[in-house]
Amino acid sequence: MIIRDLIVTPIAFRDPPLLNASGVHEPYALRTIIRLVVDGGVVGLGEGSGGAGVIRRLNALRDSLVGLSVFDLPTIERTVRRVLGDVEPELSRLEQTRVYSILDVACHDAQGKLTGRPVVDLLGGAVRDRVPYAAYLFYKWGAHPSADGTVTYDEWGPALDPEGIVRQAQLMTDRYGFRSFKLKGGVFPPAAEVDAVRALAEAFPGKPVRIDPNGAWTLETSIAAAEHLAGSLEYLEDPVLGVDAMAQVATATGMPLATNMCVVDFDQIPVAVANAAVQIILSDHHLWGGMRHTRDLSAICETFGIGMSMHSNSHLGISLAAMTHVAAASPGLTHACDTHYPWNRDDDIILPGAIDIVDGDVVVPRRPGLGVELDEEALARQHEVFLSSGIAERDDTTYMRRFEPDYDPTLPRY
Ligand code: GKR
Ligand code: MG
Repeated sequence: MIIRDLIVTPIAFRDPPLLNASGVHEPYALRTIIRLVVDGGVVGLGEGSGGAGVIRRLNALRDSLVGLSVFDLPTIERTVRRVLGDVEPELSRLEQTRVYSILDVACHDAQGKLTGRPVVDLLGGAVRDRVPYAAYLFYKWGAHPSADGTVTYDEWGPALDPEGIVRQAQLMTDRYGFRSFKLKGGVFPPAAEVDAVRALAEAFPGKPVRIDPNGAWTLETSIAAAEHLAGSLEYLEDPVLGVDAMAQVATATGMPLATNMCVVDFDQIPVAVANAAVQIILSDHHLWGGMRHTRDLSAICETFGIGMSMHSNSHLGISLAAMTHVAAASPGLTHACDTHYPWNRDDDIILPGAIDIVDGDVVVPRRPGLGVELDEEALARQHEVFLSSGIAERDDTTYMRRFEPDYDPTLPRY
């Protein structure tokens, strides 16, 4: 059970030109894959944010982790904070947590393999045997612009108006059976996005819809939009920036508000609760300190009568498996989880291939650990893609400025 090695592999995979409040996704998304080698040839897998910072930090931790037990998560977490605090004193606690979270997943995977139990059992047991996900809809271009001006549409095509969004939702539903929708907003003037939500609600009666402008709206715009959308929305996610403004929108409109922006750590929960600023917290084990702490978040949400859903970023199957285990072990999960998986699954690095989403659900794996096996060849292939991508950190704004040099990411925008 002792950690003997930590192997860190940066990868990149194809990503469509998805639009958001800070620009547009680059042609490749970055992730970091880790292999935690423990005694007896057991290897724990972890996946988390990509980028030069995370890679450097994980490599800096290697020597201090070797010799620790994969079952001793508190010591591993303390070690991460101590070592990163020494080598990068300016690094925020949240950034430290992001690094620890990847290790936490790999430890859980190793623990499961060592004990012959699926991770969900190590987290206290499954309260559900399948986890519902929402179709994550994006405004998008039909293709990444090419240097020579030729356009080859990706398989999804463009989505720049309500018709395009409904078409995309239909495609997602046909392929994966999703039973609810999330629209990434903050891209076009709010009236257009309100129309897209209404079009979804009309096209898919009875299927919940949510929209997430990532703080692109002013207080006044948010209140007006919430009033227009009363009855059409499951919840409104981060219409404004900050707990105070969220509390004002919630109080003025009675619309349930969700966040992955103003409550992202445990010490931010009390003020949000005191001000009734958020009705749903979007968990994310990559950001909340791994799987055990995300399970803790579920208990806190239940205590305060707050709903829980799950945030996502571009990711592959190790993350989807981890998300599914932790969601299955969280009694407080009240809403379908977000996932970017349909956008990126074709480049997955697990065997025998991408994880199935059927009727909008992922079945909780019952094999030991996370229940996914690494495809070493695919990992090597996506590592090569990373090396040739020339991308060091995600930067949607700079990429957008190649096509719109005056693009201004300042929020709120509308
Ligand atoms: O992938 O463009 C995106 C999303 O905007 C992502 O970066 C957000 O973190 O999905 C996320 C959210 O819910 O805010
Ligand atoms: Mg969000």
